[in-house]
Amino acid sequence: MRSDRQPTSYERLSHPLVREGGELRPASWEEALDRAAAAFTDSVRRHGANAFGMLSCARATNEMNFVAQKFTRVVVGTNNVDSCNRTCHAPSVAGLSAAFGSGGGTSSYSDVEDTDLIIVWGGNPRFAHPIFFQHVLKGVHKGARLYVVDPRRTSSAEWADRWLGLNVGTDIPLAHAIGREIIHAGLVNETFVQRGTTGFEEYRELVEPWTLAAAEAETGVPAEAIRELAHAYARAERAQLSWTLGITEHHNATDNVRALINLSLLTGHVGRPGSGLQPLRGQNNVQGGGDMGAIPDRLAGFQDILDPEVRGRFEKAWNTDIQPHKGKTLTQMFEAMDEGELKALYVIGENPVQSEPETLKTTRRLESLDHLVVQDILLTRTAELADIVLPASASWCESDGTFTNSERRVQLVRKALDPPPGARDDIHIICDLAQRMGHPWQYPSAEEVWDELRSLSPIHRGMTYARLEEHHGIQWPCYSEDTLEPGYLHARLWSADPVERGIPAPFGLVGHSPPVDLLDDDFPFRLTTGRRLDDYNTGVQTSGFSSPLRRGELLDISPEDAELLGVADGEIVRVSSRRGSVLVPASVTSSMRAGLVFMTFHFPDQVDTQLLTLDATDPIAGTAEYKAAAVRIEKVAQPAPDGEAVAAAT
Ligand SMILES: Nc1nc2c(c(=O)[nH]1)N[C@H]1C(S)=C(S)[C@@H](COP(=O)(O)OP(=O)(O)OC[C@H]3O[C@@H](n4cnc5c(=O)[nH]c(N)nc54)[C@H](O)[C@@H]3O)O[C@H]1N2
Ligand SMILES: Nc1nc2c(c(=O)[nH]1)N[C@H]1C(S)=C(S)[C@@H](COP(=O)(O)OP(=O)(O)OC[C@H]3O[C@@H](n4cnc5c(=O)[nH]c(N)nc54)[C@H](O)[C@@H]3O)O[C@H]1N2
Ligand SMILES: [Mo]
Repeated sequence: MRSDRQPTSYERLSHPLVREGGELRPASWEEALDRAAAAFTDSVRRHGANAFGMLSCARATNEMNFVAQKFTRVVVGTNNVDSCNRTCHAPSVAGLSAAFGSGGGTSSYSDVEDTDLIIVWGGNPRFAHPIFFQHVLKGVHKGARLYVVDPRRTSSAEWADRWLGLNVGTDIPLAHAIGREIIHAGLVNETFVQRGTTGFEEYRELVEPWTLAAAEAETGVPAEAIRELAHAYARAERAQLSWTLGITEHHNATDNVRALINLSLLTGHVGRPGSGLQPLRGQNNVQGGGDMGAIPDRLAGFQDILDPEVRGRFEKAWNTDIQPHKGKTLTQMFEAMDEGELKALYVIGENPVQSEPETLKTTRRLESLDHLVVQDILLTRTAELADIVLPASASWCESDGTFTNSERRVQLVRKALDPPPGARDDIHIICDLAQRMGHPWQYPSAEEVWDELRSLSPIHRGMTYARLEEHHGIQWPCYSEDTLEPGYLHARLWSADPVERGIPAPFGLVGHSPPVDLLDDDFPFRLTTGRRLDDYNTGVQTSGFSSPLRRGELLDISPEDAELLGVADGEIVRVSSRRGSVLVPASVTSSMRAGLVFMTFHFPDQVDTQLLTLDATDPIAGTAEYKAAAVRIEKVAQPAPDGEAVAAAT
């Protein structure tokens, strides 16, 4: 049964494609670029610049992202540029900025090795961030205690001193109960709260109803375990709190992030060596893409697009006017397609047909566009809908440039392989289009792009290529060519001098809001979605290798539920949500708690998980609630060994 569910293998694109008579056919670069430039120019003339949108590639270099957002702002003249940061860590950026004024993680990987306690909250780094997890394990070997907060007993949880298995979407009650316990036990770090924060009194009142018993009832975590974590975190000399999508892929994700940040404010576990907050970013360069300004509300260097002084500097350098308001997020671009307000989309290295929730809606929206141009290394399902497909080189091995990781470290990469004949570097392609649209851009080397960025972004100013090479990467901020800053942020909040301290960090006054897709008799199971070690996102990049480890899509289900449903390991079940249904083999595993099931989105050509997910989104960050759908599970007729279907015994 599983063999015919083997994932599709995608071929590298080696020449441009254009649509003619409903079909994509091979075309020369000249023809494809002429058509794409004419389409964008025509769209701007007819519908204005704000009917254009760009999705920039979080897998590609900083330099490519800088040029992509510059194309959007200068050549087209809109701020509608975004990337898959929207689908993962935009809430972390929003939450951290609201608290500290900047959206990056506050500490370094080395801080995780030299600390006393590590909390991994809503993340499975053993699978999704194995390099970070190596640092965690080094910390553990040196004596740090490890706590994992996750509805599933993940392979990361296997390494933990304690696993807190909470109900999906109950992170705020859990965090508030931890906060309340810290306050009641007299474990608040008074010095830090006084110097570095505002709003403590309101926070104290807010968390007061979340007694250990109330939190146990809502979260499913035993009161004693909540108490233990509260005391361990507050008493630790140094402590790291790291989170990922279990926190951010919810309709109230920014609130979730604020609730976790509150715990660091209460205990002073921020702004010191070994103490900090680490959202682990998803794609290899999603941190860098945002830092380069490939987001609708910030210019390069995380500078506010609403600030006239900031805009003025970029306008002068680029000899253009920049619109004085935020552009559309990825989420808003898709919504604008419904209204006919977005007419042209330029997608560089994203596969939204299979990564956005509710596949049918996404496809309908993309089909409504006048012009869809896709620039990718592979012919994805999104590229199949395009009018023009432009074959790119793969940034991580076929280009020069820099990447920025989750600890804000900018690292150089050098071209190791030649792209297939016929493919072109992403920057080269964007410049080819810009030239056709009246902007004679030339960037003969990635370093020239980088030097332009350095001239505009204070936090990158001191990072020349030579220094990046010499220091094996440099963390931002790096304000000048002869200094290096400490690897952790916000030490200022500890200062006794109010001027040096600057703006204090406010407690986030956020309330609990359960998942949007409610459980009831028809849809009694909570489906959460995420990742496995051996596959990557929508599967296109991992489609090229076959391994016995790649088992195709599975529905992880607890032994108790499997028994109730009469489903054996490997049997096919129908999983239905209020939006659609799929057939998938069950995998009975004790890592799941009763009532909870899990799927990935790695095999959408075989089992389209996005038919089940819903696009309830966080109002601040625009991220969808991929982590909480309500589903029904039914046993279906099973194929007999000879291929005949046999009636299911129920
Ligand atoms: N092997 C591999 N590595 C990857 C990727 C990949 O596809 N494959 N993708 C990359 C990308 S783009 C990203 S963004 C990262 C994502 O990295 P992670 O966020 O670590 O990965 P996920 O598996 O999506 O989700 C993490 C955990 O959230 C838990 N969770 C679900 N709901 C809740 C909840 O309500 N509360 C809490 N506390 N936890 C919950 C899930 O059980 C899951 O274990 O991984 C990156 N690394
Ligand atoms: N159900 C569910 N859905 C989810 C999630 C979930 O947890 N559950 N997670 C969400 C998250 S966190 C993310 S980040 C998104 C990911 O969503 P996407 O970013 O849409 O998915 P990927 O499969 O990572 O697609 C990456 C594309 O980039 C192309 N590419 C790679 N390198 C290059 C390059 O150098 N240049 C160019 N031009 N193209 C390149 C690849 O060929 C591929 O088509 O999915 C989201 N969707
Ligand atoms: Mo992601």
